[in-house]
Order: sequence, then C-alpha cells, then structure tokens
Amino acid sequence: MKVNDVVSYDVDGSIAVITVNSPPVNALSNAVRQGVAGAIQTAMGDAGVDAVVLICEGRTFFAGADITEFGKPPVEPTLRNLQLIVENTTKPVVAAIHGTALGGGLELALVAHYRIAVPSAKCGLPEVNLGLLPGAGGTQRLPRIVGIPKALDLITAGTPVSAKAAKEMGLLDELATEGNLRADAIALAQRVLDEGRPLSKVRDRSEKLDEARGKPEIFADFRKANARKFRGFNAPESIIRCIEATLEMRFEDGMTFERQLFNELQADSQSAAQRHVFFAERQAAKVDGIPADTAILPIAKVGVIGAGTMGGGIAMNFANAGIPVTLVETSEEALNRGLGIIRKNYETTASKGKMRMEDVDGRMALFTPSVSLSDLADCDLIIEAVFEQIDVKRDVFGKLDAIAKPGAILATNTSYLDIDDIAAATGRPQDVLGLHFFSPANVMKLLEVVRTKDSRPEIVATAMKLAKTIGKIGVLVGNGFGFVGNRILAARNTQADQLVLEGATPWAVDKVLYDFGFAMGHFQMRDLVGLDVGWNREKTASANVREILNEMGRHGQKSRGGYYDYDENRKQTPSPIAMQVIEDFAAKQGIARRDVSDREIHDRILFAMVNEGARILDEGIASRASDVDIVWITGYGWPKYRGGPMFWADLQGLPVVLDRLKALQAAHGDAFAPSALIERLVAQDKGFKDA
Ligand code: 3H9
Repeated sequence: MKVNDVVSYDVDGSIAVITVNSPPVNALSNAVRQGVAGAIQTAMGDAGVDAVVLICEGRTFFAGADITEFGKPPVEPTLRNLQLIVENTTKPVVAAIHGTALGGGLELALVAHYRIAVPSAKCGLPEVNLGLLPGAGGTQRLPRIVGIPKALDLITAGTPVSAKAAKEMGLLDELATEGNLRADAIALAQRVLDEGRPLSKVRDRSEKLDEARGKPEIFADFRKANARKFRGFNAPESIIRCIEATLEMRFEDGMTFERQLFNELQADSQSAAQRHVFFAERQAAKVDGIPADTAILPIAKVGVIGAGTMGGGIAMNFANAGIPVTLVETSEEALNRGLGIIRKNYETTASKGKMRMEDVDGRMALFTPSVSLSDLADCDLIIEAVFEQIDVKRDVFGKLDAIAKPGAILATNTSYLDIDDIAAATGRPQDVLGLHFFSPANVMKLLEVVRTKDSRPEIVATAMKLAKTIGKIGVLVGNGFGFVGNRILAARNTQADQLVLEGATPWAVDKVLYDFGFAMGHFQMRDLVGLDVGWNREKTASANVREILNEMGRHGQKSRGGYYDYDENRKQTPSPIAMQVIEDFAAKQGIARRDVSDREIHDRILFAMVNEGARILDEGIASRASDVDIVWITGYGWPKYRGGPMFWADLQGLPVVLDRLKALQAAHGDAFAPSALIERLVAQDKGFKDA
C-alpha cells in the first residue's frame, strides 16, 4: 500500500514493513518524514501487526536530513518529532540499513529499538563536514551506545564506519546477509517478539557513560590532541560540549542543549560556507554543454611520461585505482629512481596501516617501466609530465602523435603553458587536453581538466569521469594562463611580493593568511614548494627577491633557508638574511619602506584574488563561481569554512567588494581595477552565486 509518493507499507505475517524510496539518497525530506510518520500510525492501529521494520530502497538508507530544506520554515513532523513517534511506539521497530546511514538517517536508526545492517553498509554522523553537529539527538544517543571516546572520534571526524566496526562498538545489533536485508530484518523482528525482548531505548542506557564518569581528562586530552585539526572550525568544539553534556545533564536537558548549539551553528556563516562547498563539489562534476549521453571512452591502460615527483605521483593515482600504467623516462637511472620513490611511498602508507604490506608488490606490478615512448602505443590515455618548457612539451607531443593509437587521449600536466600551442604539435588536437594535477599528485584532491578550443566532448567527459575514478575532484577549466588556480595564485604573488617591498615582513603576510584560516602563509608555502620551481639557473638576473634568494642557494625548506631559516627538524624562524635581501632590493628599486597594516595585507591579497577570480569567470575560463571556490579549497588550502574566494566575496556583499577595490585602485594602482563582472553584478543587485 502506498502511504504517499515516497513511502509504502505492507505486512508480512505480523510484521509491518515501511519502505522508503526517495531518490537519489533517501534524504529525510518533508514527504519522507510525513510518510514514515503516517505508516507508523497505521502499524500502531493495525491489530494484526506486532512489530515494524523500517527499510529503504535504492542505493542507500537515509543519507540524512534534506540539506536543501535547511533555512526553510519547519514542516511537521520535524525529524525530532518523528523520532519521538518511533521511539515511543508500543511495538518494536527494527531499522534495516544498507548503503549509508548518515546524519539524521543514523539518528533515526538510533531511536529504533533494534538495528540490523548488511556488511557493506556504513554508518556515520558527517554533520561536522557541513559545519554542523548532529541535531537530532546524535550527540546524546551515540555516546550512550558506543561510549564517550568513540563518540568523540566519530562525530568530530564525521567519517562513516563499516557495519562490522559499528556492530563491534554496539551501534548495530546484528549483521544481515548481503542481499537479504528485508528477510533478515523481519526475522530479527520476529525473534524480538518470540523472545519477548524489551522495547530497548538508547536514551535510557547509561553503562557506557558510567565508564567515562570522573575522567574529565578525556575531553581535555581530546581537545589538545586535535587542536591543529580543529583550528578555526566552530563545529568540533560545539560537538565536544554536547558530548560533555551527556555526563552533566539529564537526557532531555542534553537534547535541549544540543538543539541550542545546533541552531547556533546552523545560523553561522561557517555552516553556510560548508554547505555551499558540499553542493559546489557535486556541481563541479557536471559539465555544461556536453550532452548527458556523450560516450565515455574506456581507459584500461595509462601512460605517464616523466617519473619525477609529479609524474610518479600522477602514475600512483591510476595504480591505486587498479589501472596499469606504463611509466616512461629518458634513462634507466631516472626510471629506477622514480620507481624507488613510488615503492617507498607505498611502504610508508603500509607502515601506517593504510594498506597491507603484502599488497605493495601487487601495486608495483601495475607499473611497466620503459625508456621508450613507443611503449605507449597501446595506452588509452597518455599524460605528459616533463619539463615545463613549451619546446620540450611540443617535441613530446609531436612524437606521441606518431606513436599513440588513434583516439587515445593525449594529456599535458602543464601548469601555465598554452595547451592549444602544445596540441598544434600533433595532427589530432581534438584528442588533446590538460590534466593539471597538484603536488603531491597522489595526495591532493584537485584535478583541473583543461579543455582547449579543439578538445572533443568525449575526451572531456571521459576525463571528468576518470577524475572521480581516481578519487579526485575534477574541475573543468578553460585554456588560459595559469588556468584557474595558478592565475589567482599569480595575483596573490604580485601583492605579497609588493607588500614586502613596501614595508611588510613575509612573516606578517603569512600570519594574516594563517589567521584567515589558510594552513600556511604565502611565503611558508613558497619555501615548502621550493623557490627554485620555475627558476632558471642560466637566465637568472637578480631581477626580484626570489631570484636573488635562489642565486644565494636559498631554495626554501630543502636547502634549510628561503624566506625563513630551518633547523634540522624543519622548524622555521624568520630569516634576517632574507629580510636584508628584501630591504636592499626595495632600496635599489627606490621603494621607501613604510608601516603596512594587517588590514592592508588582508585586503590587498584577498580582494586581488577575488578580482582575478571574477575576471576568470567573465572570460569563461571557469564556468561557475563555485568552481573557482572548489579549485582554491581543494588545491590551495583556502579555509573550507570560508567557502572559497567567490563565496567569501558574496558574503561581504559585492557592493562592499567593489568599493574596496576602487579604494585600493586609487591607492595602489590598476591591479585593483574592478572586473567588469563585479561592476555588472553590483548594478543588477546580484552576487557571484547568480553569475
Ligand atoms: C543532518 O542530517 C542534520 C541532522 O543531524 C539534524 C537535523 C535536525 N540532502 O554525493 P552524491 C544529493 S545533515 C539533500 O553525488 P554519492 C546530492 O546533492 C545531513 N541532497 O552521491 C546529489 O544531488 P545531485 C547529514 C542530498 O553516491 C545526490 O544527492 N548527511 C543529500 O557519491 C547524489 O549525491 C550528510 O551530510 C542530503 N542530505 O554519495 C550526507 N545527500 O545529483 C551527505 C546527497 O543533484 N551525502 N544529496 O547533484 C553524502 O555524503 C553522499 O551524498 C552519499 C552518497 C554518501 C549519501
């Protein structure tokens, strides 16, 4: 029997089965909550029903509250009221879980009297990733069922656990046979009835809480151990306070406290930013202008040219996804060095318990080393990661044109060069695109997929799909200097360099960015990456501070000196030598140094980035403002809780941004000339979100 469009009800023996089918992820929308509440009422009024199974169809159990309904007026029954209905039934309710029971979905399962899941299922409270805390009793019930230490880990990390782990920690009562969930859940409900088991309510349990009583150090230690990870984020501290409340308050008061802190987080700009990022990530995967039925090309074998840091890291991504890789270098020696580093990376991963040591050989077996480009003839995708120089790249592509099989995708990992120019070295520019990985390429999530004027839709669609296969967030960008990420970085570079010449110290610049929420400052990042990246030993001419530092052998962390000095443990201190170089260079340029305020550093750097992002958008190099945000969050450490540069600008209000840019232009020149897009949006009373 259909209760409404998304919920149905049927009876098997004396067990009622409530089935929810609300694609794509059975989020607990108004319709789902109303349907489930109606079905529970039907079961309670049905004299032939003794117990209830709550189960979902499609790919998953409830994936949580419906995020799209946040901020809208509540519709009854709210999730909490639905929970009261379920928890207080007079007939036992069994939650039957497959896929992922997440957030409000798991919180709903926690008010069922028993929980069963298939082994492939996962359970988690990921609200922290949205800048929230579980607001439907998760912070109060989870500690009562798994204990305080595990609840702290689970809720502040937000990472789901496997059904097996969930069973071991007491979150689940039983594991079902894969593919047999409905029948196993009905059987469990029947056993509960036959054995006269009680209507077990998690809220009434206290034994796991008792284990933690009198140990306040649990919370202090946890805060200390995670201080770095939680820095800047509001949600983790609110979560910890709610879990502390389980020891200090009665259940009902704990629920009120949780609600209060949830509401505070929900109203906060951090959560708005993190929810924006959630949808922006998914939006980035969608390619406008390419029909949904565009053929995805099979990628069964990949070739990577260059086994240096970048090439090796790129190659690992494919091996990690089980795709064989032919790795080409110019000499056996370079090849062996590259493969040695790859092996060492895997061994380190294994020693941390993140893969099995016995799997390292298997992973390595996916690599075919070669010193001949002709061995790439059978590859479906070939990625070039050689020296960043146009003639070198063109030469490689010219050779590939003669070797690669027809239809193979030819990709370059260039960071700045013109890919149309590279493609023109082949007779098949329609098969060429950019795959811009970020260092370390096996770790960083971002992949800029660069479409040229000729790239055919099939290779673009395939590259975007492939990004997901290898665990990356693919963002489609246009072919222009620095694409999206590095072009905005260039705008930041210009301002940061200029600021230190005018009077700021590199550490003052770094502190402003660190306090804004970046994991590290601008000059710290340069030192880490290496000042010599892109530096030309032959052509260097003391033309800027960076060149001079390089000429002095100060290449950054690896040479124990750059803008900072580093001790043997890579601990940094501001370098008086670098400072002297800056002052001397400023004098040579005739720049009179002055006091530069933190506000000036903040505004010049961040508004220059926003302005560049707007230009990129206006030129069509990025197709959505949210894509720019994703690039900077996943590739350059823009703090997630600030939603990316374009979201951040919208939050300030574009009229404010425009005024500030005009003031900066008057004081510091045309680098701040407002982008035409910002002028247009302000005139139309719109934000980047509407662009
Ligand atoms: C919460 O529960 C608060 C409560 O504690 C308190 C309340 C009082 N709502 O990721 P996918 C959409 S907070 C609305 O590509 P996958 C998503 O946008 C919530 N929509 O699939 C996408 O739409 P489209 C806590 C949602 O298979 C489509 O579903 N829960 C929601 O790779 C497919 O998504 C979470 O944070 C939602 N809750 O991964 C879980 N979830 O096709 C968030 C997804 O139009 N969700 N959509 O682009 C996930 O982690 C993943 O979606 C999931 C599936 C693992 C479930």
